[in-house]
Amino acid sequence: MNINPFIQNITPDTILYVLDLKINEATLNKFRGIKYVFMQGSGNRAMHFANRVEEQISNLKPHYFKPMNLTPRSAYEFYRVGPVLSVSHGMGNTSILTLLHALTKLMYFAGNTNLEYIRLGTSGGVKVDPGSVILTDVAYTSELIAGYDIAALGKTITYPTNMDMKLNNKILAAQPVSLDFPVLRGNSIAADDFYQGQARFDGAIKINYDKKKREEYFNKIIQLNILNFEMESTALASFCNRAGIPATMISATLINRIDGDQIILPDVVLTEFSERTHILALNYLKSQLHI
Ligand code: R2B
Ligand code: URA
Repeated sequence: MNINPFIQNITPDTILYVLDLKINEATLNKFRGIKYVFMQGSGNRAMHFANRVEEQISNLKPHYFKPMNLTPRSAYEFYRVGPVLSVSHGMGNTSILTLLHALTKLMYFAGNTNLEYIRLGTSGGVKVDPGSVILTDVAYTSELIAGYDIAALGKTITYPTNMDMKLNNKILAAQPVSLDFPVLRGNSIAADDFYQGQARFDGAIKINYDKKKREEYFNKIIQLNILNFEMESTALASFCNRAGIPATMISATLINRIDGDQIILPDVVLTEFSERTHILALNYLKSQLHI
C-alpha cells in the first residue's frame, strides 16, 4: 500500500471530515482487522450486503446482531462484519473518489494495509442480456480512454485504470458452475452522468448526436470489449493503482442499451439482478475464508 507521507503521523486532532470521524483509539479499534472492502451506491444496499455477510459468513449462531452504521453522521455508511467492511459510495466518480481517500486513510490508521476494494454495482449493458454480471478488467472514459484525469495546481495527469487481474481470476475461480445467470469478463465505461455520458437520447437537454452516430459509437465500444456503462470505475481503478490496493468491480446489467434507454423492468427483477453481485461476492468471501 502506498500512503501519502504527509499523513503518516496521526495527531490528537486528526479527523476524517467526510466520514465525520475523530481519529482516536476508540474509533480505530472499531476498524482494526479489516481486509475486504465492498462498495455500493446506497447505504441501504451496503447494509443489506453486510446483513448477508453476517448470515452466511460470521460464525455467530444464532444470529442476534445486525451490523450497525459506524459512520452515522456522514453521507457515507459503513457496516462491518469481521474482516469485511461494506460501505456506500454515493453516485459518480467524484463521490467515490472522496470516499476512497477517507476510507483508505482510516484503513491505514487502523493498521489495515493488506486490503482489497470491490465495487458491487449496477450498470447498463451493451449487447449483453439484462441480468448478466460483468467483472471489469479495464475502465474507460466516455471518450474511450483507458485513463482517469486528475487535475491539481492547474495541471492534469492521466492515471491508468486497469483493475486487478489476479483479484478477477480469484473471484471467477470461486464461482460454482451452477450459477443460473451469465458472468462475463470485459471492460466498462464510467460516464460522468447517466444520460449524455452514456449516449442516451432521454436526458433533459438537447443533444448533438443521432441514432446513426450512436450506432457508430456503440460499434467502437463493442470492439473494445466494453460491456457496460456505469459511473465510478475509472476513479476506483486509478485510485487503487496509485494506492497499491487490488481493486475490481462486479456489476449487474439492468438493461441492454442496444434495445433502448429506459430501465423498465419491474423493481423485483431489478433487485434480483443487482443482488447477483452479492452472490459472486459471497462466493468469493467463502473461498477466501475457507467456509
Ligand atoms: C450505476 O448506477 C448508478 C446510476 O443509476 C451509478 O452510481 C452507477 O455507476
Ligand atoms: N447505472 C448506470 O449508470 N447506467 C445504467 O444504464 C444503469 C445503471
